[in-house]
Amino acid sequence: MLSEKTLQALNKQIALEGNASASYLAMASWCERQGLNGCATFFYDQSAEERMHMMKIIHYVNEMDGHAVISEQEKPKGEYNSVQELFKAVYQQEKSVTSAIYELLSISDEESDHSTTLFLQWYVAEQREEEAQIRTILDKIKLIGTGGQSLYFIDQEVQNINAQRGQEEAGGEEGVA
Ligand code: OFO
Repeated sequence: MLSEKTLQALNKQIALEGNASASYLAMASWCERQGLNGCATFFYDQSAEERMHMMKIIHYVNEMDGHAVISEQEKPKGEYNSVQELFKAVYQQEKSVTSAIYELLSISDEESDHSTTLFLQWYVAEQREEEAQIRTILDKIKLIGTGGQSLYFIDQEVQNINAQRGQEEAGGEEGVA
């Protein structure tokens, strides 16, 4: 059974993950329009991941006899001036999701809600990985710079990350089978 305070915080997190999913979808579409296919794939995948994060919380809340609320989604930003600006926005977004997860953990700790604390551990690890990945991309963008073919090389780097991610996921699935 979830306390009212925890339930409210989890429902807020459902909305946050849903907004993150929509925001990545809008970014994917922007990248696709710019011909940045590696970045577009990255964000389409990321959007699906955030939806999965949202679904996990919905199932958890309902399993705990709570009522998962699906609220109205914010309209995501659809235009960017550059790929640099876009990845900086992603980093800020992920940092605010991490803060929200930490806040949720403070509530579950305060209430000795061990089940929710355990459930949230997965999100802590996930956020650490996601933030590290975006920092890597930002570092590469800085190294590549803004010269003539920089967009091509940035997109290639992100495409390499997609391939790496695909391999890791395939490895994970094999491990599960
Ligand atoms: Fe990366 O936002 Fe979900 O947890």
